[in-house]
Amino acid sequence: MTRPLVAILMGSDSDWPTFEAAAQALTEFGVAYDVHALSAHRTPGPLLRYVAQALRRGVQVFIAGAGGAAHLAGVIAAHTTAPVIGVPIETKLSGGLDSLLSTVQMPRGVPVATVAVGNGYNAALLAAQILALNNPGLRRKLAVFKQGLAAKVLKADRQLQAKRPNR
Ligand code: RP5
Repeated sequence: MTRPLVAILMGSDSDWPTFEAAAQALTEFGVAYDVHALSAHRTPGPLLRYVAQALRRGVQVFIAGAGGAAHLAGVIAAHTTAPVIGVPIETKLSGGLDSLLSTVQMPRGVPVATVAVGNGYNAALLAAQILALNNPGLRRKLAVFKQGLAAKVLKADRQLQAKRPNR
């Protein structure tokens, strides 16, 4: 079995819809990943055991997301030297502002690189970009991806120009 380079950890299996796009993106970029529901509050022991072993198993980047009192990414960051990307999960309270602040407001010395609320996809891209620093093949895939993004916007702009009245 391929050793995972990225660990996707979520506070509850109810967070999976946010991480499905992340898992899909990593698969498309050919990045092996692990995925687990492990909670900073409900399963602190198993979480810390996982984090302690992850680097030895080949994990280089953590993606972690929780909702509400979202301490998961911060607790992982406290226990590893690997980069941790935080994904605040959308909640009923202000659309996830609680999750965002709990994830992003880390004390000096323990950073969590936090993406937008609910944006598991961007977390996967950022993880791939970190791994690409030492992986030319992955760097090429990301460059092609970015060209695709640009091509899409330029096409949409051409269509917009064509539709514009009074030219
Ligand atoms: C958080 O509480 C989880 O990350 C999830 O976003 C939220 C609700 O969890 P469940 O009650 O659905 O398991 O810890």
